[in-house]
Amino acid sequence: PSSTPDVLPWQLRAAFARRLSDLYGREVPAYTTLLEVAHEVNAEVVAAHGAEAERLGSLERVTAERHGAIRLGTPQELAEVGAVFAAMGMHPVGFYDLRDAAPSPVPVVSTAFRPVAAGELARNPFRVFTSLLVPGDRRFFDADLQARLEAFLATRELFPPDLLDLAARAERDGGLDRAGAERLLELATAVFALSREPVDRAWYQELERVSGVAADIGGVRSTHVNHLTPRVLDIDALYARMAGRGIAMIDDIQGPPRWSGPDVLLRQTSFRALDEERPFRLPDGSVVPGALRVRFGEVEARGIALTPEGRARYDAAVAEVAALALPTAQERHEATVEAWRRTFPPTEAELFDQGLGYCEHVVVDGRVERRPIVYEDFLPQSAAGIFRSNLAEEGRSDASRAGLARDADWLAGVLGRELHDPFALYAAQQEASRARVDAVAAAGGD
Ligand code: OOG
Ligand code: NI
Repeated sequence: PSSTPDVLPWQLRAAFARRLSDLYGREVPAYTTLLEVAHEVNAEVVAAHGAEAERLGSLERVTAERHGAIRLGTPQELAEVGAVFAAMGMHPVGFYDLRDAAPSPVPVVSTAFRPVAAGELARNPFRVFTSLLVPGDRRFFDADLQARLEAFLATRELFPPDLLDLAARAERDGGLDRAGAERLLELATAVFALSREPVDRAWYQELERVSGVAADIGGVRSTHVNHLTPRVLDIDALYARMAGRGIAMIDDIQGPPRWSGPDVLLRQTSFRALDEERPFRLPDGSVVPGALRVRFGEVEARGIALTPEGRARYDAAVAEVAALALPTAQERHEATVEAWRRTFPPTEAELFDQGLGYCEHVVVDGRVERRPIVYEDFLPQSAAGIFRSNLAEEGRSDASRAGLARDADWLAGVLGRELHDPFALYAAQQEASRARVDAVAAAGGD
């Protein structure tokens, strides 16, 4: 088009994140408490530590920052959500296979939709962890259940045609007019609201015996936002304060420990949502009131993005501590700190010197400074832990049976879009900053 659209992709993204947040706050009151505490903690950290506290993200960005999680049933649904997110400038990044996550596997593969350019992340970093059920995986589903599950999923429609038309228009034109934007936001938000349609109880329970996640996805004719996660600058302070507000968190903070060295990757913790009323349909056709507990609250703190070498060390340290199978959160914490001291250098400068973490090079007062690049993605072990903490039943799977080959290329093919490699994005950002600094030096100026 010859003129700039009224509402740009980043504005659609920011507005969508706000609307989902409002929706989730109405549906899950504990989320509102979590937001209040997160805002308190962030304001206090910045008041106490000033600019230093904002090195991994300005207070403005962090206050608005959320990630959501959604779960889908079919490749077509995934392709459609990819089109809706593309309209908002959110692109698929990374491939996560949670089907062999120990100790409790989940029958899904996942990606995250998020902005990829640094400038877009700065405008609004909203990201959505998106999981896709794999009914053909024999470790979870036999042929008969697979067939019935796929038949059930094939008849539902999550994304109305109007929404898909608007999304395609927005992607093509780089935005929408005001009326189109309003309609797209309304339709897209409605997709993720909790449905009040009766749930077929026998079907839901049959799936739940295999996997609570399978029931959550394939047991109902709709989808919903599963959680919405604010970002905090001090997750330990938040954790301590939530108990005082009457909300019981899970035992552990997932990911790296609190320690004296640099903060890397991602730390997350969560609480289980309360029962939510849902009507159930019984085999005789009658509808009775009931409840499901499928949604929860989560909070996260983000640190420095690690290089492949840094990440390999992280994975080894996590595996080492997991192998100890320690019974209490306190023992796990102490073992993790101990592993960290052996695994990572004590300072940010050494992390960069040793090529373990990504940084941007910037010229300040004629000198080159290195600034951390923040981790914008997820961690499969933590994700599996988050799924697990949210399940009433462990489910059953049989690791001796055949899995189904599903990888990043398969997912990209389903989406019909490039699936970005997170490491490549961070490396490119680091290289671009270095090239800018070199150009300044070559010009002999500051
Ligand atoms: C997704 C769990 C993963 C995270 O933050 O690691 C996740 C889900 O429960 O659907 O959101
Ligand atoms: Ni999450």
